[in-house]
Amino acid sequence: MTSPDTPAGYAPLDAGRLIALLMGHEGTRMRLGESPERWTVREVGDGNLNLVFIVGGPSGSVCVKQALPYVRVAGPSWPLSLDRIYYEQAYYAAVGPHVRGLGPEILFYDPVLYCLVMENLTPHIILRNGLIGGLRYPGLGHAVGDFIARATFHTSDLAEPLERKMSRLALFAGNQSLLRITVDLVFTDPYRQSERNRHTTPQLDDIAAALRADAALKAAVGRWGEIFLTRAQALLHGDLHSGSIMVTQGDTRIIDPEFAFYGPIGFDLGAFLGNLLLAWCAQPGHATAEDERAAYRDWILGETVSFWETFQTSFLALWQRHGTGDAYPAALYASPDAAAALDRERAAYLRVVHADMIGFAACKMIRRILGFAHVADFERIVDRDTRGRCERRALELALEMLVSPERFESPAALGAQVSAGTAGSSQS
Ligand code: SR1
Ligand code: MG
Repeated sequence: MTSPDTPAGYAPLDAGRLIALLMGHEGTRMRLGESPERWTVREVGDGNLNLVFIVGGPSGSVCVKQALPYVRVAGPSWPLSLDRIYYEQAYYAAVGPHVRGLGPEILFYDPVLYCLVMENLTPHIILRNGLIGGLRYPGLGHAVGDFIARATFHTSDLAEPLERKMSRLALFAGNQSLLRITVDLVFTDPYRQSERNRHTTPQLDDIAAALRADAALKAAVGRWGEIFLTRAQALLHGDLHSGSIMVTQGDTRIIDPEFAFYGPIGFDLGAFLGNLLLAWCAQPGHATAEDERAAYRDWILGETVSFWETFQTSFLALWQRHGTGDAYPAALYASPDAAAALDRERAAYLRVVHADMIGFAACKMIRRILGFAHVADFERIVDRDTRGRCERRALELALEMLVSPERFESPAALGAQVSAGTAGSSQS
């Protein structure tokens, strides 16, 4: 559906429009094979916002993502700017040179139809589905940690001259309709009555009400919301949950950066960490007689540790080798004393990033249980009592991470406490 405000030339894609679009580009024609009458089109989008098509041909396939002028899962009553797809391609363009094939190959962007044509990642699946299925992905934490380190370091003031960074910051400051979604759905609505919210009821009624009456919690969430809006450290993906990652046993790719903006690095880290913790909490709901998922839970916690350790090592190495930006200008740190002082600054910087990661992970966990957009990790648990127990555990853990972040000075400490039941467990 379009409205009088929809830009001229825009229309939601159907098979005919899509084939005409792809025919006009030699690269996609070659990739699919020169017989458009043999091309097949499938709409496969299962996200909250967009249309996603897979187009197959005799020689190969492509993926096409198109913005709708509204939130797909809500319908036209919730209008949304088409520009999000512009920011998505701009993010890929900015970080692509630094992330060594960790994103999809982009074929072209169409500014009239607001769509992006890219490599069809196959046989990859969405990580969230793999985590629900109890599948292990060797090197997952390492790949995502390395991606975030590269994407954020190279777009930060540690690497870039201020002119380039400020221009990019100004560009992404336009992505306001998606920032509005995050501010409302992550930092505001879960903590108040809102008709957009839902939760597993009656199982979580008590904890939802307690949380919405908890003044200390609201203060903590307010602090993270303020940091989200003001700490413009680096260009972020902005929505790096386990639905924005596609995997095989040997390959990890980051997709869907339409929420890109300049913000705190801990926000991207926290999105991934929080979603791994949600997956951990959901495992009892996916256990079977053959696999009670205890060892699988340990694997998930192990990935949280390698994730942070890789991020930290990678980010520090980049800073040591390519600290060419206007923050901590290299010219000031040539003497041994100054170099030692800079090392202390780097450690302090990473402590702040880590604390941000813990706080944002907690915010991301709570919004997926009490807010508008839930996750399949819990939604696919059919028995509502089991689902409620899994969600409660996640809420209790997140609450502790928000109000007592000092207990979690590393993912290793977090993991040890989570598996021992001394964090986020009403039995503790
Ligand atoms: C209205 S959009 C809801 C959520 O879907 C996206 O994946 C983002 O996480 C957003 O908050
Ligand atoms: Mg998305």
